[in-house]
Amino acid sequence: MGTLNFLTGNQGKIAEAENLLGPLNWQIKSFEIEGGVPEIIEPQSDNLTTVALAKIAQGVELLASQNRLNESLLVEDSGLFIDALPNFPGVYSSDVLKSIGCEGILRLLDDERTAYFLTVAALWTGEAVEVFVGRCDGQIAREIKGQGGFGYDPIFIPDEIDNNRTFAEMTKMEKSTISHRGRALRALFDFLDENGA
Ligand code: ITT
Repeated sequence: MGTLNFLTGNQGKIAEAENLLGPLNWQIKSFEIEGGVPEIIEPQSDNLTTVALAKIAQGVELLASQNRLNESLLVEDSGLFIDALPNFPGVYSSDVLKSIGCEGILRLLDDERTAYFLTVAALWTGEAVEVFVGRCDGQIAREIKGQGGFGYDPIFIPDEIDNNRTFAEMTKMEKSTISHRGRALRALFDFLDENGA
């Protein structure tokens, strides 16, 4: 079994990575220093890849400071992109969720409700940085539905699953099968597998 350090302050991301990669023999470990997740500064940028690369650069510096550069490290940046609200919340998804929440997003929308989630995952392999991207298309629901998941899950209905269910109404496994994060992490797993990690 391999071990993948995951640097994130979001427990929902850790739970999904464990659910997906655990059965594939990868143990996900929250990257912590002295018992806490280190603070990472996200740059002002309208591009998730720029943010993910800035996060991994800081993560690699932290690994180096711990004499652990030979270990792997994963970071990722995700965002919800709503067609009717260009670039919003997008890279600002985290701040927007904290300020206006899912209810606030619903108030901003009319009939045009198409949207997508994007994840850019950046992996330090112990030698180099690799980037993996995943996208999931869907619609913003008309009301908040479901208790599962995290973040915007109660208002996002992916196109690929019937019954108009939101991510928050699905099991982790159902969500991972089609989600932005599931796709990015499966590409990452294929890379590790092909490279004999
Ligand atoms: P990090 O420490 O990994 O940066 P974060 O929560 O700040 O954690 P992001 O900036 O990548 O993560 O996420 C932006 C926002 O989008 C954040 O509020 C998340 O809760 C939300 N989000 C990310 N992935 C999501 C998903 O799969 N479903 C619903 N909301 C999601």
